[in-house]
Amino acid sequence: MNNLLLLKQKNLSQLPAEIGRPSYDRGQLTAGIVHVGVGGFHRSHEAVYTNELMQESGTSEWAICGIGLRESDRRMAEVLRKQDYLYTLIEKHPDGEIENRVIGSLVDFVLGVDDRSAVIDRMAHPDTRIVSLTITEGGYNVDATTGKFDFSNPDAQHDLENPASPRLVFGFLTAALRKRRDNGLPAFTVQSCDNIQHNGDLTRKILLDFANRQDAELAKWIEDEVSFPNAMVDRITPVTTEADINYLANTFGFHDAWPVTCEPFCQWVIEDNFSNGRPEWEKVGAQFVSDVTPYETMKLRLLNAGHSVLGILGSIFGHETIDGCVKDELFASYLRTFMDVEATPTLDAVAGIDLDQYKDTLIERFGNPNIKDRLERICLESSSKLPVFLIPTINDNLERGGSIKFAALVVAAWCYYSDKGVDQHGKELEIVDELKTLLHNAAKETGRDKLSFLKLKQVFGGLAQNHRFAEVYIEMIDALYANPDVSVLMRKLLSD
Ligand code: CS2
Repeated sequence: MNNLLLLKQKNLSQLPAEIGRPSYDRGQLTAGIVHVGVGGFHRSHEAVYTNELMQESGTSEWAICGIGLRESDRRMAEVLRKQDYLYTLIEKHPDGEIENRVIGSLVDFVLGVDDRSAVIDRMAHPDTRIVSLTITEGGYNVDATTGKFDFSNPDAQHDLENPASPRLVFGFLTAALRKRRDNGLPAFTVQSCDNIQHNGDLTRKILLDFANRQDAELAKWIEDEVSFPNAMVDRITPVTTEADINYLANTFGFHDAWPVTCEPFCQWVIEDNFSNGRPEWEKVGAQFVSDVTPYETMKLRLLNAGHSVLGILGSIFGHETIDGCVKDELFASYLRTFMDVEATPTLDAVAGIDLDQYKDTLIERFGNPNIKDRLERICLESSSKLPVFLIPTINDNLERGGSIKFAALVVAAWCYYSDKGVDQHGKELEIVDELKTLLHNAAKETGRDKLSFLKLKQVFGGLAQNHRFAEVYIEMIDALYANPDVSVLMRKLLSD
């Protein structure tokens, strides 16, 4: 590694010609966007759209300052600082072609655990016009039973009592908006980029719950002044591996400690509702619409739910990656049938989108052999994903008398997975979930009460009380606990 060129601003001109790089003057940029949660997805999506826009139009006011609020963000902060906030996007096509380019839209990074007031100051800076978020489904601190801000979280109590040194993103947003109001500055837009239905509406509701409890007058100002556009975001971005780092070093002779790998497909559909201006992302492929609902429902219920179907069934079967599942004919046909028979009938028509084509494209995207999206990533935090991706489809089908069995098997398989923590061959499955213990404790009671897992209200709502669902679910539980080879059941459901 010693003789490798380090990825840095001053070395950009020495990179091999086939590596794309910013042609705009990074020294002239101001950070109009402050982004909380700089992980792979932000760096393959919003930061890339913004990079392309600066490249195309020469705009200089929308660079991004990254924010990390957790100790686990320290490594990203250090890597990016060393690399002048540059990183490489490795776009892998299904035919093996790879396009590499250095992204320059990030220009700074503030680590909240080191300096909380620096985060507030940055958000309250006159240059900041948008604060965007990828804090994952769990980061919204929603109490699943009430749908409101969860004040029982000790960090929330801390934030209420210590407005100047918060821990949760909502505490920071409130403090920064207070400062802007007091300084006579316009509010910023809060733009969620997470995979949540009506992500803007949810952010608004949760922020207002919190702000109201802390300072009702400020909450009123936020209500009047801040906009929260809903958006649908999409780009499959697997976890970066050593192999990605080595590929850049071995093929192009430079060292990037944290590149991002992704598929070529990229989509962003946004409601055009910004309180303090916005980048012209439409110039580089984003779509501005007045109502994002049909796009987000389509994506969550087909793509994300499709991932969860493969992720959970595939894990206990012993598959390792999404493309590995799709290559298995049984899994591919189960996925397509789930999408056609259970998910699609719950969707409204989407202007300009042919759903059959959308599903064909999805299966092609999932099958991209170079992406190697691991099932561990898909199954991460399932307890906050399934209530958004899969359970609404089940509820809609229960209401409309539609099919529920393909989804029910996924729920039963998730119970088995949470109970045993191994695949059908006994290989350990690592479970990473905020509710890991709760899930495990409920699942391991299945022998005593077959519905014990399903009774977890904060995940499944009232599903256990629905007789039709409970009956189908118990059938699946019985079959799976008798023979954990899930392919037998999958075959049976497909042929019934
Ligand atoms: C995945 C998503 O987390 C998941 O379970 O379904 O991360 C998915 O890859 C992205 O939403 C694609 O846009």
